[in-house]
Amino acid sequence: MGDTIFGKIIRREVPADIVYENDEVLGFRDLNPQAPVHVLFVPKKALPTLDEAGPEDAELLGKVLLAAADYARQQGLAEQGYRTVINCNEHGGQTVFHLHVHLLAGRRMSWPPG
Ligand code: IU
Repeated sequence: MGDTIFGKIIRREVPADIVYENDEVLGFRDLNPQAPVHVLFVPKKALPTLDEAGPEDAELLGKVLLAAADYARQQGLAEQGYRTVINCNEHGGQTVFHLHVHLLAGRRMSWPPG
């Protein structure tokens, strides 16, 4: 599996504004934020895309989502609400091939997304 910039962030080889961490998940601020709050949650065990996830990844995927929800609750974002996004492959807009959940908050989101 190829390494990505997110692998380097997890290993602290590249700096990032880390705001959340537990044994299996890291959360850091997106460098190009699309909302007042834009945090990326990544599993420390890299998985390139959601398309490549299998039943063996079910627990880890749940933990990444729960980390985003936990952070949102801690930060008082849950009551007003937020959006979580997983982009997959080219048409999904994925640019970094280490699966990640975007947490976007702090403004009203529109639908459909662009
Ligand atoms: P995407 O779903 O793969 O498109 O999301 C990748 C995100 O990673 C995107 O929002 C970038 O702004 C963000 N990002 C980052 O925060 N730091 C980096 O060094 C790189 C990308 I490369």
